[in-house]
Amino acid sequence: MEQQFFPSYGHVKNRMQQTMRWYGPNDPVSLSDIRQAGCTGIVTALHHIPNGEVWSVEEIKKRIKLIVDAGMEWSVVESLPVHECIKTQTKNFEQIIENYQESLRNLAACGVKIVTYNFMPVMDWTRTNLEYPMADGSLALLYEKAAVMAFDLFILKRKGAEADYTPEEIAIAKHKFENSNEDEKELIKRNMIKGLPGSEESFTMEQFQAALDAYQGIDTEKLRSHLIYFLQKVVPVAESVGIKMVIHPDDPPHAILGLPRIVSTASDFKALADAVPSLSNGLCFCTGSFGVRADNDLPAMVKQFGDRINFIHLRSTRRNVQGDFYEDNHLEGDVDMYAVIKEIVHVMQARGVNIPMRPDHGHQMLDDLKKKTYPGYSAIGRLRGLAELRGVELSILRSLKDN
Ligand code: CS2
Ligand code: MN
Repeated sequence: MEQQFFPSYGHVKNRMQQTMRWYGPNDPVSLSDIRQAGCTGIVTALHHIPNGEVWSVEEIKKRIKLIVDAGMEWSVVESLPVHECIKTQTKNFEQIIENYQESLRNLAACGVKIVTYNFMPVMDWTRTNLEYPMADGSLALLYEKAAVMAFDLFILKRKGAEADYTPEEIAIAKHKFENSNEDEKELIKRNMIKGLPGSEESFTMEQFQAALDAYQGIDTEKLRSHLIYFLQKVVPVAESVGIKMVIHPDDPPHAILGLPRIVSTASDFKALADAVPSLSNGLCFCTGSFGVRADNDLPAMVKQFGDRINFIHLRSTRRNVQGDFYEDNHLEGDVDMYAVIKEIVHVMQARGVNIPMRPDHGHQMLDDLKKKTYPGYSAIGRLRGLAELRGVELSILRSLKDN
């Protein structure tokens, strides 16, 4: 008997391709787990290849075989990392850009056509507590501003850090530091410098300070010009081989530890699209990252950048007035998920495409509480998120068909 997963919706043809991130053969969540969650696509990267080196056709094909053998396809690369020397334009960055172009050609030759990257200086996504208990007993990821400030001012003791904070903020940080025991301080430190899943960087305190120092003299405008330079070099290559590059927004979407951030708002991304207009210069629309800022109107951003959104991360955060946020259930928190998905559905019908989407993170819950998994990337929490999200999408599709 032929198996059909989705009902047919007549003229409403396009829907999000369901995917999950997979960290490769060492990921405790297996390809079979992901397939049973309802996914047809995998989001992965060749994490074993050092940042800056070429991804060879041979290595790409090996990864594809594992995925195809499990009954799915490699839909999206996340991430083809951008080396720090490209962001700072130091050392042999021109060579590293050429390597990047080569990796793009190799991926395209193997049929992998969507490539995610980010341009966050030094650290990829940042959280201060990876086991923040929810009322229902599951664990979430938390970003506590006081902990970041306490780390900056009293653990790292970054030169000039005081100038980035108000006297009230310094008092809050001091209170946080003085009321944390040694274990808590160690944990904050580890969470800040060790890197979360997907980050290509992990540091000792000395290395971390050196990485920050590399950004002395690089302000927002300078960093933006480095990103545009990079795009001018790689987007024409991507376009010529049919690849869509998609930039992941900053997480959190504001400056941190004195480092500039340049992909936090609609106007940030518009500046990139204006500078390099090719549609291969695209966006990974991450509602969890953009959604932390109350001034980001997410459905409006989907509408504005609809022709450039080629990968979607769905996740919701809940913020407070202190500047903290935690990752909420996918349909709760500050993100109006219904409105966002509705806009995405319209974009997909207008363009005639099925954009890959992954539930971005999930709570550690049920059986996963006993397991060691990558923070944010346990199986059951993501499965819950995905199931809820596809339910929302299917209801929207059905209502379009009925109208
Ligand atoms: C994170 C990042 O929020 C997220 O999606 O998991 O690792 C993200 O994937 C990278 O910043 C994209 O380059
Ligand atoms: Mn994301």
